[in-house]
Amino acid sequence: MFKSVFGMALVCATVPAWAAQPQRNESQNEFLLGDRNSEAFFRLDESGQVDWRVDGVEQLFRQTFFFRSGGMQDERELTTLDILGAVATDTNPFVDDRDDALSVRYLERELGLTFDVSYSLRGGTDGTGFSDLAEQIVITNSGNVGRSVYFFQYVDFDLGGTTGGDTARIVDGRVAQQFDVTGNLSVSETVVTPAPAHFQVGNFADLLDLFSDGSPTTLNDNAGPFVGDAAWAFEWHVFLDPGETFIISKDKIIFPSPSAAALLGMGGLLATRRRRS
Ligand SMILES: [Ca+2]
Ligand SMILES: [Ca+2]
Ligand SMILES: [Ca+2]
Repeated sequence: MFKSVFGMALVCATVPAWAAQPQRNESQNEFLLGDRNSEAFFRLDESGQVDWRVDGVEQLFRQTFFFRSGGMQDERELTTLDILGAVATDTNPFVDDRDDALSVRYLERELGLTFDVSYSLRGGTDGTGFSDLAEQIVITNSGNVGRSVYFFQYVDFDLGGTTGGDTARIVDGRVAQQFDVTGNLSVSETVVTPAPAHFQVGNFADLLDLFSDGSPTTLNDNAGPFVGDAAWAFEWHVFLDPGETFIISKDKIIFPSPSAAALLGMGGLLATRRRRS
């Protein structure tokens, strides 16, 4: 939406302050995870995850979640819900003693829906460009009425620290792939379980607008490839009886080099883009 003006300015303005800050700012629900060559930054009550750095290079502009339930006419971002708790922990103190895992519990009080989101960051050896972020979302119907829940994940990678020139696509309905052939080649891949009901690849702003357009959104299953300031979204549907839970597991990996792209079966796409340029 206003990424190039306000969004980037926001991120750039805050980045230099990270290192000097404690790992949690109590008043703003901000967390920084670090592991070997990687850092991930979260604003739990604002924009979700707003950075993922690998060997000092920004790779992610934003990841956040939305949901719709109980007759809502548009989606709502998890970050607008009440936060019951948020804790960062160190799960591998012998490798890197920084916090590398984050858990947060959101509550929608009127509908009785609880959303537990957990992140676990694993960096690679310095200079390798490898990084892994595992995520789990547990949706619980903590009310006393059955609920249909529509849940959305929105991801805007800007690989290699640049907003444009990324190619993104969805494979087999559950694997999101994105790469950037300019500068340091970066590739990301996300696998989700269970498979989403719907998905969509496209321009970051067009996708983000779907979650504030005033109407219930169903993603259009466009698998791409999309070239530009790419983003993608996944959508899950579930009916939860009182006390029931729904678990979504995802794993994102960032890795460099043309060989990585070839492994993803992107060789043809890369060749096409090179011929055009
Ligand atoms: Ca650690
Ligand atoms: Ca909508
Ligand atoms: Ca992007």
